[in-house]
Amino acid sequence: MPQNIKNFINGKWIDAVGGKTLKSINPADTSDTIGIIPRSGQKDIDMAVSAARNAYEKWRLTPAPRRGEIILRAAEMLVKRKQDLGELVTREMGKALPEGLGDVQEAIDMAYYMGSEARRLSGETVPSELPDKDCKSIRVPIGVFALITPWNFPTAIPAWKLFPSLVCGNTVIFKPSSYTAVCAARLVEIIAEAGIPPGVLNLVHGTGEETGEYLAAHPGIDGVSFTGSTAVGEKLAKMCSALDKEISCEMGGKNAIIVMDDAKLELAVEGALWGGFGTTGQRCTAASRVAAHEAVYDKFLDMLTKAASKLRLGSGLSKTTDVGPVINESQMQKILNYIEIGKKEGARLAIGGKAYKEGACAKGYFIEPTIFADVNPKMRIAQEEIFGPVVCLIKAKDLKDAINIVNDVKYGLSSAIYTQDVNNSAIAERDLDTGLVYINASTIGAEIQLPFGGTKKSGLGHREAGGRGGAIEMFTKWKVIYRDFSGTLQKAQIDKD
Ligand code: UN1
Repeated sequence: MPQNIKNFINGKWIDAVGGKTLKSINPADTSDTIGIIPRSGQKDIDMAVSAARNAYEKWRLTPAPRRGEIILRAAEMLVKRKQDLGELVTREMGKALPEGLGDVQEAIDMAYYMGSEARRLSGETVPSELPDKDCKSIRVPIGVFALITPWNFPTAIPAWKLFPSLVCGNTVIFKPSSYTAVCAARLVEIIAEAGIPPGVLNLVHGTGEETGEYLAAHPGIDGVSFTGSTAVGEKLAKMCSALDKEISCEMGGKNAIIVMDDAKLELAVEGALWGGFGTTGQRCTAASRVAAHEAVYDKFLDMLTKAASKLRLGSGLSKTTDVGPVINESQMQKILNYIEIGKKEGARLAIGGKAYKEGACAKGYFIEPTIFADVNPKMRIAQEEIFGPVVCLIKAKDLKDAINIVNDVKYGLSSAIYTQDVNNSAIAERDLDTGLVYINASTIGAEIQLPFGGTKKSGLGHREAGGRGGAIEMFTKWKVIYRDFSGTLQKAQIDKD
């Protein structure tokens, strides 16, 4: 039986005013409907925004460590429900179960980190130029945030936004992807049970066009944090800057691994498989390109193709599955279309290239792990984000050529190099123009205690996650306070007679 999912507004679970619904289905088996989701319209959003506005004053004045305690309680509850929630992530999104559990683990990590950060929302105290005067900077919340999240990390990415925004003292309206709305509802249930006051966290389901855009443009919203495609992110950014709203976007990627002639090839193959086909290639950090040194290119291609041929497709809930389905029909068509484009552009299909409908995969959106060899770095398949199980292998003359290949795309999220040479590693660290650089590890698997995000068209505004420059920057603004206790008029910068 599909679950009846509701919006969460002002502490109450309610249907969309218009009564319209959407379905969330299992991408590994489209006969399995997981949830009936409210398809919210303007009235629902108006209600959620007004609840968040009303709750803001009290939440802003709640001591940050108290706010953090609620998030720490949510962390404990997530630990207890990790297995159930991980299975739900796999059933609703499709990724293999160890990754479904990993998705929840990332949400747990973020909850502990941000819950503790509540005791460290520190600014600076510095000496004044003048006597009997002190100066300090403090972080203050921004107001009401719209948090718009994608389907590929149904609990982790919402956690990246919910926990820091709430800890910082903002109230929020969370609009998750309708493809993973049931996971989002479970996550909100947990935070509600952990004690979040009514109106502080509101959940509104619906489509991006109908619900997301109206929400982001709403006059009652002070800021928007978005993760999704570059096209939508840029559109939102233009709109928000015209409306004077804060905006941060985490967007696409065309990430690459460099394999040098001195690399441990077995390790590089494992990294390319994990980065290229893990999460069925549906991570913004996915390794969709590999630039292999010409001296090892043929051997690497052979090893990679053999290893990819052993990957087993299937439901993520099955223990034997390495690669799950893609999320939906339109993504499947988009990926298959890119495979056709690659063939027409003259890339050599080394393995895969087709939809897969055998046996238990008959009712799902499966695509064979696909590798294109002899890819020219200027081809569309090597430049554009495909977001599926497609890896492009490119031959590089030397390190400099490989770095140029990695950098010569409009994106700059993640990159990696496999090498045993410390000098190659140092040069790559310095010259790869991406927000994340991995040495002897794949392009995926960023940890939450450091900032997450990219350069160029991969990100705009602030970075996500922890560390200096991470999400705390996104969800607070600085206020500087000068206190003069001299009892006289002291004039800064003005010479005394
Ligand atoms: C994403 O790809 O959308 O670094 C997020 C990683 C994960 C997060 C990925 N921790 O691959």
